Amino acid sequence: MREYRSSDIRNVAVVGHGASGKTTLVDALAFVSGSSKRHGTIRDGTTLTDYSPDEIDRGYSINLGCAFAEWMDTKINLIDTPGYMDFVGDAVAGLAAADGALVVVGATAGVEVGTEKMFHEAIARRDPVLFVISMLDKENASFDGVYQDIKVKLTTNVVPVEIPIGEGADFRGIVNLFSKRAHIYKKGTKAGEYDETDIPDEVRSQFDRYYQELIETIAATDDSLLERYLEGEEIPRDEAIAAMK
Ligand SMILES: Nc1nc2c(ncn2[C@@H]2O[C@H](COP(=O)(O)OP(=O)(O)OP(=O)(O)O)[C@@H](O)[C@H]2O)c(=O)[nH]1
Ligand SMILES: [Mg+2]
Repeated sequence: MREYRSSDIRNVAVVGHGASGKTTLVDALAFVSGSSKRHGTIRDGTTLTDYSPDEIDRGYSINLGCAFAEWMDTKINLIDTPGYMDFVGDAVAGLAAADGALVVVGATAGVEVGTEKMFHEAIARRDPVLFVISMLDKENASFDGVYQDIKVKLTTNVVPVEIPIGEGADFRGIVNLFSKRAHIYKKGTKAGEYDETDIPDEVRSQFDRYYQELIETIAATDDSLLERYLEGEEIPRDEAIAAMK
């Protein structure tokens, strides 16, 4: 591993309700970034952050666990926190050690008690929050449903960055709203491999709706951006990302 300046390190606490997929996500991020050579699973007891015999035996997190992903010259330390309320003190301690929170929400369960608790803890600390919707491959998964749930129960100050292509058994990729490109996961390969394509027709109307929402929210952060947007000018990707921060 290379040496990093502190300005190239991010500490992110991965929080959320019990069994929402935090440990699985942390393992996948470390694997896909190349920081870990093995794609671990809860079932096999091989994840990076549920390593104690008790955690492997029970199949859920009990302590804080740390893994990392090296991505675009940045080292992202991922602090995996337990979701069960019995261990909420550890989860809050994980937030205290982090610069921001990644809140995992299951696409079938939506916002749960643990999601609300940890979201409000993060906001109270003035941490930036990124939501990740997990379980999109499960039956009855609904991205639109969870997005609305977040708006109603947590905050209206949220914008989508990526939307899924297909849901449930049909889930097979994502569209990035900034790049306007689709990533279609390759079948039969290890996690993370994909083909980059144009936006598929089946998600076009959903893309248009979410893109409009994203750009309007971004334009509203700055008078000159708003003026340009209202005059019909396309806001370039770099400016949109800067405004989103
Ligand atoms: N189908 C499907 N299963 C998933 C996904 N993510 C996680 N799981 C499964 O859901 C269960 C819970 O996943 P974990 O990663 O342990 O969830 P967690 O949020 O870390 O749970 P706690 O540590 O107890 O809070 C495990 O059986 C995982 O294999 C997903 O995206 N799709
Ligand atoms: Mg866990």
